Amino acid sequence: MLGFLASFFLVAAAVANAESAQRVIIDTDPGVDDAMAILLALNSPELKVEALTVVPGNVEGKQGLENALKIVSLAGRCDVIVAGGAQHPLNQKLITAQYWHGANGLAGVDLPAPKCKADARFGPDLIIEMVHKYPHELTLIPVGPLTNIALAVSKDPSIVPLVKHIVIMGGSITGGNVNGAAEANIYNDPEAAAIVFNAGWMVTMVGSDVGERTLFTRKDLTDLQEQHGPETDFIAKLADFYVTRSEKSGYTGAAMYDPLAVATEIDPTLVTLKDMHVDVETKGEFTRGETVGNRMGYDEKNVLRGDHYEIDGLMPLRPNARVCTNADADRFVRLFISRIKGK
Ligand SMILES: [Ca+2]
Repeated sequence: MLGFLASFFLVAAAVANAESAQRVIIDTDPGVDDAMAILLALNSPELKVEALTVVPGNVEGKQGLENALKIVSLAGRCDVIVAGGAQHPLNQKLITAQYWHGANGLAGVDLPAPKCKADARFGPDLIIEMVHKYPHELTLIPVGPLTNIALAVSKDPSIVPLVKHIVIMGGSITGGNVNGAAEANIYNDPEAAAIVFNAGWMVTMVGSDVGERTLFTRKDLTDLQEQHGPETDFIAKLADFYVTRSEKSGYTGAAMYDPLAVATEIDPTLVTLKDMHVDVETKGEFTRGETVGNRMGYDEKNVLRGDHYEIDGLMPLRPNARVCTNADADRFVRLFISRIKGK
């Protein structure tokens, strides 16, 4: 009887958790840190992953879809919808990143053929459909270029006020990771990013400048390697590749870009956010793809006086972004490792 009661309460607690869990769609270009972010989300009771939509970025769309299916298969989660999406950025050629992610995007780790099947729907259409199905309940977490999200809001702008949160991994307000100015996800589709930042919602921006200070080190890898299982072994192999690659490039650990964006939705107290207005540079000789964050909250306004302009006052700007300016890296890494270990 006691055993029965205990299992009843366990089931009741699981149901309560599932009901209070935040519904999310992860739009992803898997990707080593994408795989880490996806498994973090799937192992976190605070989140209910409704779907993964795949965007080209780190790898081409076809490879990304295969990777996403292999990841959900590894996790035994064929209940999660996985759909392909755009096949190229809106207005430029795709730039893939095998240099950072390995030939297959997953550090060369050869996962078994996927058991889960791709959904036939087009990613941006699936996003539109699910936002209408769960109005004010769904959080979008794009961790790749913003092509799919831009296509969705362009086709159906009515989804904007119906989305609960949008948390992106992308951008930076203090220099890029592709070049001096731009972060890779924004650089890969600046026109899409401009559409997303100007859509009328508040974009939570978890940028590369914070990701680069949220490092997974070799010591963390040793910690993760203490436990064995399909998911821990997979993540440990990815992390080993990623830490080695990062060390060769002068970092002391691997930047946890995408997992930090997911963690922001799991536990918002992990990050510091500051409201500001962010514009995406789509031209610029050196700055195409830069997210230009206005930290003052205003622009100076000039008026013509004779042959020159004079500053006449200040024009307040409406914030369109909650920009992550800091993260509790230690607490985040501990959360990440414990969730991957299934604790
Ligand atoms: Ca990514």
